[in-house]
Amino acid sequence: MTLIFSGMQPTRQLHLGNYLGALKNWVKLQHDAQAIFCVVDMHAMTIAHDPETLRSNIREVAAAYIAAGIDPEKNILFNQSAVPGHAELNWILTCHTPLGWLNRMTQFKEKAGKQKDNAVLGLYAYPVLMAADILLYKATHVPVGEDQKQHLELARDIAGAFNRYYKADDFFPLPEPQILGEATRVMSLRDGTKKMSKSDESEYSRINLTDDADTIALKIRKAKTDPEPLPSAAEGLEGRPEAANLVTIYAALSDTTKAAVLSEFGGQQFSAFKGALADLAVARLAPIAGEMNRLLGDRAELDRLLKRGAERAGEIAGRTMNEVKDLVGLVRF
Ligand code: AQP
Repeated sequence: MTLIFSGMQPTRQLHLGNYLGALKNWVKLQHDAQAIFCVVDMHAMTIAHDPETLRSNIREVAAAYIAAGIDPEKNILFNQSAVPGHAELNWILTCHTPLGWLNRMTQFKEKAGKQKDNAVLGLYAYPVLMAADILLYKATHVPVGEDQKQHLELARDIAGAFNRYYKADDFFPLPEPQILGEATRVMSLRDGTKKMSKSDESEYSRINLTDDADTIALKIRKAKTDPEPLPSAAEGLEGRPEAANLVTIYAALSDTTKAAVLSEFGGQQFSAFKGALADLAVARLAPIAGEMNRLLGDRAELDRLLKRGAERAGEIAGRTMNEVKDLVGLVRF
């Protein structure tokens, strides 16, 4: 049986990279399989955070999921910390993950930077918690952006190591990454070689899902480009990372291919293309922002949906944890 699991961290505001690399794909995938979408709030604590901001970001991310088109009745939508199994399985998997595997994780190196000794243990162990999130539901598929590929490979390795250690073939399925669509890695609007990211200091590097129309248009107008007109074929984008990024974003937002975008805009200057891209981005994102606002205006209803989601997730998680505790030799009552 196909079971999809994925999540986003409630750290700062979601951006176009989160939307095109993950959320937009989730909305499509939800119709064909059982799916669990989590607001991974415990992951958000691996960097410095303010409690009040975290609390409001959790609701904001949940609202973004629903506003983008995730159906909270058909799927399970909840926040990670509301299901204790995530923390429990995390510990058990931590005891099966060699340090050498974690030492290879590039995201830790990027995020910890030169301050490795001051980075917290949670940031280092982040990929183990991510493996626990997925394996707790025995998920088979995980739709993510390309940046999460390495963490997914680790989750597969941990699942395999656990299965072998307890001689329990196929206990945890090895989860498959689903890296889908034209925009698997959306780049910064200020530097086409850097990932669009919540933590980039420049607000002009990203488009947030809640940006208003004027802000979106301004950010796209200011986006870095080169002086050449757009090429007529995708090969002409090689060595032009900023141009390639804007064309990729246009293709993903309009559900078409880069080749189709270039056959329409090839030969045109960026000023004209940026105008069309801004109109498209506003047309796609403004309804999501409007719906998020509406949902956030009824906090009781949003909390009711999250609580119901946590109860449904908790039932599956509880069953897995019973099996895991029996396998590893813990006594339960
Ligand atoms: N630039 C991106 N392009 C495509 N997909 C992306 N994702 C993130 N950035 C891009 C995908 O969004 C999902 C949720 O990501 P996350 O919130 O868990 O954390 P992240 O990857 O750490 O996001 P950021 O923006 O890069 O945050 P910071 O700056 O804190 O590191 C994932 O599926 C991810 O692949």
